[in-house]
Amino acid sequence: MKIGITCYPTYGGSGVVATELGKALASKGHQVHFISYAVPHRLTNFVENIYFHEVEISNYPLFEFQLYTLALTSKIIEVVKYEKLDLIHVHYAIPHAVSGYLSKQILQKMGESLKVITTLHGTDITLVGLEPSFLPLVKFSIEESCGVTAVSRFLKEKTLTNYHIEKDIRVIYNFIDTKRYRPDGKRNFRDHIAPGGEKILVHTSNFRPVKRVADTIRVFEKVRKEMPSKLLLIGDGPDRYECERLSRELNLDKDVMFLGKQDALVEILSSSDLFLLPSQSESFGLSALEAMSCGVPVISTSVGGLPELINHNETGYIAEIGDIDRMAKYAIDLLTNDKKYNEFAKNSRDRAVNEFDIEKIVPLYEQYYLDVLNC
Ligand code: GMT
Repeated sequence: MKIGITCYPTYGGSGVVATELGKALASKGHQVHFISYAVPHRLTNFVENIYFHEVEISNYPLFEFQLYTLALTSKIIEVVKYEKLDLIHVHYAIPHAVSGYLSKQILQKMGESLKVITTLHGTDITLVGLEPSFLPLVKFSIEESCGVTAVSRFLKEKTLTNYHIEKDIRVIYNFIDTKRYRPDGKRNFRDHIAPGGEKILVHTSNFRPVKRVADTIRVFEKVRKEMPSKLLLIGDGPDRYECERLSRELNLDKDVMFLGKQDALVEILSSSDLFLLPSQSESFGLSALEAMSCGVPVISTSVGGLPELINHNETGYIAEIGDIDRMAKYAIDLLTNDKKYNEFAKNSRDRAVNEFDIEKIVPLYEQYYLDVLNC
């Protein structure tokens, strides 16, 4: 197949899923054309069968705001026309599904057809899409997509109820390359980060309010009272400064390490003991899956699709949003009980391998493409 993929190229789960999907499809012989304003950050090396088309945005002085949706539409039309794409798969509804719809309509007038598939990832449905200025557009572009997938059952249900949509949405979970994300690296970073044998807690995110990173620090404060430990915070975003201030205020700054954006994720995760994800909203929780695949149990909130990923009392623990005491109690319980910890670590790895491996999930997308092309 010849497949177009549009996504956000920067840090963020939807771009990661889109890029890893494109790479996996290309390795299976499909021709994949990424269309975005920059090369997706996980697309660093030359990969056979992958092409990148940059959306150029004109800066005419009259346009106070950049017309990205329209520039993207034009680029999709151009690529579909000249590369003869079978379909375009857009990730994150806003504004990609709208550009997909516009391209389809314009191409139709030109005598060309285009199938548009939209994958809903999270805040496009649960947060941004609900803003009154976006809601009608999101609803319309989902209804007009030839196919729609959601990354969890939770997200599918939210879409149908919040937007009053009657549509067959297919759930295709996030996936992970379990051969790459594996527990083996365990000691690599440990000697450097925790030379005294401290326990290592870790969190990765884009530091947006929805991630409640400050809760991670407050949970850590309680854990550190019980045992020598370190907290690694990976990523960057709007709440980082406030979190740095909080860790200084709580006198934790020697043990809380803000590592910023990191490429060595596998090494860091596999050197860690526990992953914390206290989000306010999380449609699936790709970062938690990355940790599980490295054999790291997760303590999270019970929101969104997280209970579809984390088995409470088996691969980790789930608590209510903001319940710092409970999350800390779970962390201490697990980190002081070797037998239970090793079981949870093994269960986490097994669940990632058995349920969410890239080789299991990518064929579900391929099948979905065929279903949409044949309908
Ligand atoms: O929805 C977002 O906040 C953006 C998106 C991203 O690009 O980071 O994250 C979502 O998509 C991921 C991949 O499908 C999911 O694993 C994340 O749970 C989800 N984030 C939220 O729902 C907050």
